[in-house]
Amino acid sequence: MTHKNQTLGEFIIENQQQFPYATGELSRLINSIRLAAKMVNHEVNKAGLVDITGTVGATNIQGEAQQKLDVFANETFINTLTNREIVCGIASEENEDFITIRGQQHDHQNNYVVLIDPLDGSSNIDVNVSVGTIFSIYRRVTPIGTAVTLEDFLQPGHLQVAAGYVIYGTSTMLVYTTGHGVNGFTLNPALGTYYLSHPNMLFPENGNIYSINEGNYVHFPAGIKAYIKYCQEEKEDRPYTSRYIGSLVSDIHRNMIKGGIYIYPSTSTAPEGKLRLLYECNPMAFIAEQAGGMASDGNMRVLDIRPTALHQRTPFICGSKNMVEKAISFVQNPALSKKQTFV
Ligand code: AHM
Ligand code: MG
Repeated sequence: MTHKNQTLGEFIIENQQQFPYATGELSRLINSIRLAAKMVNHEVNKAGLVDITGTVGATNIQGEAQQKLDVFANETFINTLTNREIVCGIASEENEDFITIRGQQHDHQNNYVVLIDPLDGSSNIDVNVSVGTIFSIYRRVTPIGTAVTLEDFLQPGHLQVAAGYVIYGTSTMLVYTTGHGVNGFTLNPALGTYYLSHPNMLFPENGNIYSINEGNYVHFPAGIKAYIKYCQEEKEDRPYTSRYIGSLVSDIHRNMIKGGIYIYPSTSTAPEGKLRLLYECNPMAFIAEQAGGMASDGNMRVLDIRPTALHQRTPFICGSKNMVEKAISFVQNPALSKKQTFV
């Protein structure tokens, strides 16, 4: 049960017993993410004021220029999580290999691994557009007392015990799930406290927003091209509205509230798409499903994909259930697209 003015701290304590391994560890883990997010928020909000934007000259393992705030966010989340006796390993978009955390008091006694994209959409920072943090949490599969291995990180998304995102937008919000629905908390910057502002978030079953980088149209598979034309057709409740921020967290957040679909498909130049399975798509897919939405790679449920590499990519179709099902039907049935009259 939620009540007015409930803080994130109170909510975590109140709902702790819902969690099957109710030792309080997961609560402490979410707490540390909440703290790191506040620190990153503080820095992101200063981005236009101080000389903190711009690249540091390094490129991350994806070959992209790293922004200073990417580095700051990465270090903040890693340090905050490392300093508590909860996490045995962290994988980040910004680090080629996973980080092993031995723990201060006992060797490798911690239960959880965290996968994180510390600052997603960071190319938007210099133009004052919303960015986000995405996180995914699993219980380790290797025995306590031993160092984590890659196996602990390469778990299918349906085994996530919690996932969430922070959106540094017009206000800062932390949205997360532990498998019992999705709840959103808004930061009151004056008090530094998150309040439950969006209890039990649900994707509308239908929507009228489609979000895709249409500049890549010529590179899209036939089914995706056909679905785009379907969205633009003047029929029933269409044409839909096109909205694309280019910041995954913001695009999904808006679509979850208003009803819509987000697509980053495979392209002729990037057959696996752009987005990373483990710390972008899986957490968003877990949230989407918990909110009554759906996430697919076009052929299968994202949460059932068996990961084989830390930084692997996947095509991603995520959003309102009926819209995702429709998009999948176009992807899987090229004949359907031939029946259409679109060019
Ligand atoms: P990033 O991890 O380098 O920030 O890239 C991920 C971002 C997503 O937030 C966004 O949805 C997508 O890349 C946009 O890509 P594009 O510019 O190709 O449309
Ligand atoms: Mg990213």
